[in-house]
Amino acid sequence: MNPPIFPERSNCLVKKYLSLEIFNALEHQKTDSRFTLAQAINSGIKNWDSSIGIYAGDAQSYRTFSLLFDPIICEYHGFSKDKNHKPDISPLMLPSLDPEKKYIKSTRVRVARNLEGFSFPCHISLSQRRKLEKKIISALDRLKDDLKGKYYSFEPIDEKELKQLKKENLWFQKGDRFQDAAGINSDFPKCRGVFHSFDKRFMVWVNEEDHLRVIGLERTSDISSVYNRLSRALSALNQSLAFSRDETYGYLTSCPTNIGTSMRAGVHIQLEKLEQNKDLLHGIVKGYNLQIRGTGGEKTKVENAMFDISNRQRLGISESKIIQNLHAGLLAIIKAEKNLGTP
Ligand code: CIR
Repeated sequence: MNPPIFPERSNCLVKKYLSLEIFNALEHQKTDSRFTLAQAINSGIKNWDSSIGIYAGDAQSYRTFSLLFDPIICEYHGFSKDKNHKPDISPLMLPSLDPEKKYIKSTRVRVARNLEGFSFPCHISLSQRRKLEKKIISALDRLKDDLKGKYYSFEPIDEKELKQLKKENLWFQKGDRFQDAAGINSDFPKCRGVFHSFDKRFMVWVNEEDHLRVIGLERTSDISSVYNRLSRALSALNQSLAFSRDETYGYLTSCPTNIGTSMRAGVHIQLEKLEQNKDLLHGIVKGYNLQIRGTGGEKTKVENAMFDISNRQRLGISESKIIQNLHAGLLAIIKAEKNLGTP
């Protein structure tokens, strides 16, 4: 492999931090599962417009290629190894933000988990993916009470069931070009599927960008209810599944943007007045360390003043603190929207 050449206009973090010296030091390194630098940065090389451009093929990648991962993580998360990342996923009781549903249409909290002893999705064989899926299904089968539900495998899938899952937004699609170049789509849709509880307030994606994406969702603004359910589900799943975790970097994920809590907690919120006052909205969002994404999620546009607002920080902050920050930020946003005239 030759040192990669990125176009001048590329702002990819791999381009910024992969010096010739680091390239030479890492070029021939391999993790125990034989994941290489070339595989890790293939997504960034094929997509020079990547913001990050690197994926981990297994937990060990973060150590084997630390000369490259560490500065990228430091810039993206503002977190260096001398800082502390302490988890705290204890339950919270926060007042509902918008019981009349004037602004907040839905709340979603997700975390990513990968299992110890398996390569991550961009570097896993079909037989290992199959073994992993079985292990996850059997853990999901043991969930009790309101977490009980059904697993829908993507292959084979009943067309009627698939239509319904799509309609209710309870499924996931094949990864985008960034994930594709990383290898995450290999053998799709084999060994992929979604589980949802019978009340549809809890969902698990299996073998998407991470082994599990564990998701709580409600068509309400009750952030603590969504978060507390997710926290219960994670404790229950952790009784039969060992999650890949690092003392410094927290939960380890395919994309380094997700490590730490691996949590994205957010709402869909309609802000007709603030849409006309974007500077004010951006100011509040920045003050609470939140992030605005498009109506359809990452790399999409805001439609009909429906914003997706979620936490920006995932590493060096606890899960419960993320939820408290989001709650405080959304209170401030709703207050500003009301002050501008929405009754
Ligand atoms: C990229 O580097 O742009 C893609 N691999 C996606 C990174 C994940 N998300 C993000 O930056 N918010």
